[in-house]
Amino acid sequence: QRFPVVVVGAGPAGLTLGNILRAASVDCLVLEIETREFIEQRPRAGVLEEGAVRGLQRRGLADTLLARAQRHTECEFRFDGERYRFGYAELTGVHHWVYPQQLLVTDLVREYADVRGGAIRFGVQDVELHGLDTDHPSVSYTCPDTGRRQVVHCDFVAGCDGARGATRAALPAGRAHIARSDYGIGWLALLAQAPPSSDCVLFGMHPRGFAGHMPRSAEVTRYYLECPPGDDPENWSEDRVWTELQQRLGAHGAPPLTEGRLIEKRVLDMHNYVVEPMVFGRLFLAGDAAHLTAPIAAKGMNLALHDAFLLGDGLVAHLTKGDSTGLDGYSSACLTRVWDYQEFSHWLSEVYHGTSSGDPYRAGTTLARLRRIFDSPTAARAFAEQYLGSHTGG
Ligand code: RFL
Repeated sequence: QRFPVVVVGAGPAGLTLGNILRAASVDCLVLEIETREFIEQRPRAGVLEEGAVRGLQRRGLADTLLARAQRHTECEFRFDGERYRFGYAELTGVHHWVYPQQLLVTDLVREYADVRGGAIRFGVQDVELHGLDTDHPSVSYTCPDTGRRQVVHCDFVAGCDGARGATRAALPAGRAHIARSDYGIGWLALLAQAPPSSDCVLFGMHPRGFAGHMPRSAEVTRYYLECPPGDDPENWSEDRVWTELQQRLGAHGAPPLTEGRLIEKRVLDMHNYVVEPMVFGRLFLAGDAAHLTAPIAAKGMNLALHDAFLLGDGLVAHLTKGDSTGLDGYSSACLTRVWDYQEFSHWLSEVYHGTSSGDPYRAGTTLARLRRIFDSPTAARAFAEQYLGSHTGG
């Protein structure tokens, strides 16, 4: 078997890339470890930058999203028992879209496989990469039906298999640098079968710990609760969860949260990494395979899409016109945005977690950071730009 491009992983990065290649009639094969049903139902992110959505729209990938996504123009900070509304769209002219990741994945897989006729294999196992530093790389995997090994020869491999995938592990030691940072903090990530309790995202900075409220749909709301890293979700009964959420998100004049059954409860350890460069020979990494940003600033899916746009355009230019400018500049172009978002995530992490750090000095500086956003129009605008990613041309 031979395909010009093998894409490992059918997440937002891999499927967007596959769609861009198919639109230019470049053949590719997407290899996914899970089933189609599984990836179409896996809930994760939900906040999309306007620039990322425009990028999808330009490539004919946003019709359903634009018909169904919610437009968000404000968020609300709650601290010191008060509510502080922050109208970021009014400041910048830019807004967020809220669209659950599994719906985007469903749209992208349908467009790729059913409309653009792209090849995709679900349920593959033990993906291995070979000859990445030669002109003739290949990818092998175990077929789910036969249990037999298959080898696919290609020109390029796109590693889009997320934080726990196989492609990053194929980088030989010493050829890529991996920068890491760990906040030493956990978040209990929750999905509640409950309508949102506000029309916007809420951030609660409370001495008991950070809490977040993110509307996902009319019936489902995502919540976060700061917890010790590695905590067992079973330590968090429904009663305990709602008591903590009500307390940490409670504020003067705010109605109590609308409670509901918890349909997802997992602990995420807040850590980041960045692989530099994102390329080794014929392997190009994209999305979480190349860089992880803790969900603190809601940037991961956006970065995955931005990478896929650049990699897709670069591969198309190279394979159809022999122009390798895009591929040559791919890693550094992506990393400029990645580091910018990493820095913002660090800044925001201190805003979220300083109040509960137990350190009165950090609590004091956190409060000063928050107040500055509401006292200084310049600080407000700078924050809004980073929150929306609009300063990066995104
Ligand atoms: P994905 O989505 O992880 O997709 C990778 C795909 O590869 C498959 N795979 C393999 N396939 C073949 N062989 C292997 N060996 C494989 N190993 C894995 C996987 O099954 C999967 O289908 O990576 P991608 O495309 O880079 O996309 C990244 C985003 O998914 C991620 O950054 C976001 O979900 C992060 N994130 C958020 N990002 C935002 O921009 N806004 C948000 O609001 C936001 N909220 C979140 C989040 C992530 C969360 N979790 C669960 C970590 C909220 C949460 C709770």
